[in-house]
Amino acid sequence: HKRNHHSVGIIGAPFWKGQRRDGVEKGPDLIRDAGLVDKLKGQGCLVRDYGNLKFGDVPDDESFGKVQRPRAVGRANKQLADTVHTIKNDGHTCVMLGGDHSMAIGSILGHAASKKDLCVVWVDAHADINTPLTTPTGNIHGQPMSYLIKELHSKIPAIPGFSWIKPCISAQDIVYIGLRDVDPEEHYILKYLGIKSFSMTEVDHLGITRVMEETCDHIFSKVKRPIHLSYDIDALDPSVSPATGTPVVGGLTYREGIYITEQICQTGLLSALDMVEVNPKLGRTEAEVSSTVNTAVDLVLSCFGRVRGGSHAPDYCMPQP
Ligand code: HAR
Ligand code: MN
Ligand code: MN
Ligand code: MN
Repeated sequence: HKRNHHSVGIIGAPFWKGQRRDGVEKGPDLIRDAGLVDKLKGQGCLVRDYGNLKFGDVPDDESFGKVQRPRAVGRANKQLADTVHTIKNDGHTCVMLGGDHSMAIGSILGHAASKKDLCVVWVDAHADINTPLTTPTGNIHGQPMSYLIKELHSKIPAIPGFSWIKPCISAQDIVYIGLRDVDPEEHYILKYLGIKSFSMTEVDHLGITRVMEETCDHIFSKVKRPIHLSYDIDALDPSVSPATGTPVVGGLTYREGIYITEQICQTGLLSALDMVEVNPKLGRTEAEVSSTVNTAVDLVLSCFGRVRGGSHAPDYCMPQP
């Protein structure tokens, strides 16, 4: 066994304005309070916590068509992108704790600023690929992918606060896992762009083992490249992680969810991780909140070398009688 070599940089993005449910801004501190940093260090990781971003007020943030709070979302994502870029240039695997999923815009753009050839594995009940013109809700957490994909650039209008955003990934660089609540317009986009996706139907049909084999075959079909894993906690079944803004029945089991992160770790190519949409205010009991938060922590730990079969330090010596 080689000593765990992961160097992890953590950034909290306590942002909620990409959706309407109060409480998701508590995510980063809750995940830390559950012991994330000490647990990562305990499994041998080097950890630097960059703290939480602070988001100023954005006055007069009128909606743009249906799109809600565009200037606040644009500005917060610029702050995040700059920080993720710094964390990558400092040599860490970046862990972004959300916050709502609109923050994937800044996380992926900041990551792409230092790793041009990254690919994205998006684990979510939702595709989050509505454009500002197809969105049924106006919530930007349902749209982040549309701003990032080169092939959609011509479908995106100029939005206040978004002028700095340039698409950085191609449709073929994306794999979805866990989909089960996809809008018709989103389904059209997925098919039209030929984006690789494993909905819950494919997870049932193939099993999570083959889903992960095919995910790696797809993203590494030409060359090995850095992975951006964007993990929405609502990908898991609400019986596991109920404290989230838009729970959808029929999700991944805890074991399937963890298997995904174990396999991504095994590639040795995880370069950035988002852990988003943990909302303690939406847990009906303390147990629902802690189950959601502890699952988020376990997913992060398993991205950085935690294995269910156990492990030991390479210099371990048995006690002598
Ligand atoms: N598709 C819907 C929309 O665009 C719902 C988005 C769902 N919310 C999320 N995203 N948690 O993963 O508004
Ligand atoms: Mn999402
Ligand atoms: Mn979701
Ligand atoms: Mn590794």
